[in-house]
Amino acid sequence: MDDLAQRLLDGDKRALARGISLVEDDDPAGWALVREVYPHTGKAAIMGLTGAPGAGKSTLISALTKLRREAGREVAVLSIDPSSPFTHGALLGDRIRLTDHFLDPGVFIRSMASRGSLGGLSEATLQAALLMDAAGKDVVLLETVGVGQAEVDIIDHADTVILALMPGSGDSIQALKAGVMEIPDIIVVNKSDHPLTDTMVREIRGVLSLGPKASWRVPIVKTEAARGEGIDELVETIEKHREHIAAEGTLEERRARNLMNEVMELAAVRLRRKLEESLREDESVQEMLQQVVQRKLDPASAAAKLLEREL
Ligand SMILES: Nc1nc2c(ncn2[C@@H]2O[C@H](COP(=O)(O)OP(=O)(O)OP(=O)(O)O)[C@@H](O)[C@H]2O)c(=O)[nH]1
Ligand SMILES: [Mg+2]
Repeated sequence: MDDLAQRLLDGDKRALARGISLVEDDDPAGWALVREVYPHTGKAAIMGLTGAPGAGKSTLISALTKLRREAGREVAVLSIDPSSPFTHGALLGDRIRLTDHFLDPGVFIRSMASRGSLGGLSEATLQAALLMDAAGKDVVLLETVGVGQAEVDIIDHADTVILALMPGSGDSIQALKAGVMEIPDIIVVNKSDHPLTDTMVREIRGVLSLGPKASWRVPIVKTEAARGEGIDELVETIEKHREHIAAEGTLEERRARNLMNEVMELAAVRLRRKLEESLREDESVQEMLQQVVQRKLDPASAAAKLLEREL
């Protein structure tokens, strides 16, 4: 086995960091690495946290990390900022409030920003999460800023999706109401020291009651992450959700669906690249395009011909 893969499987932090950089840079060595370690994945509990800027996602993650560490678990945190042009940990200081954990060898922290990696940020996120899983992390926490479907897509690889809200932020409730985002598994109302907390909880209940009835009733957990309040209850709720999806078979189903989407997404991106390449480089394709422009061949027939050549 490749040395990097072996070191990563042994839990070497530097190997893990190197592996994620390769994946982020869309380096073929990154894909080869994931290929080698993939059979060793599937053990970590993957959690995704999303929410508006400043809602307290990082503070929540820090508090969750503390509890998980006390229980002897190894933790990895991946903070993803879809809107940031920075990369390779440039935002680590500002965005991740995990200073308490920087020196803990049982905690691996990394940030990732939007890059032109193969298949986009969502794919890079999954590859990075797989590497963390392979490196023996028991818990992988994904943080992403925003309350749109794009952010949810990024953390859709998680087994449990948590939406963090803060009192007084109507936008997030609007996003839920308008169906801008899928209903998360757990909703956290953070900053419960704020006087509007209970109003917020009532509003969320109202929105949730409009949604479809499912076997899992989305719990609303009040926390004051900055002081560690409500984190025990959050951990319990996360565990309940995990037990629920395991019992119902939805954990396997969800993972299968996400992996299927991943395969389709990667295949689609690669096919598109190939098609664009032949459009640029193949004269017969350009001639065919000319025929379309001259109204001798219709677009759908041209597309069918193009696909026939590639598949
Ligand atoms: N009053 C109060 N402040 C909090 C609480 N939790 C977090 N904060 C503060 O809220 C601010 C934002 O917290 P973060 O954890 O960085 O929020 P975030 O959602 O990760 O922010 P971004 O990553 O920038 O989107 C910080 O100043 C925290 O100290 C809380 O329970 N109560
Ligand atoms: Mg943050």
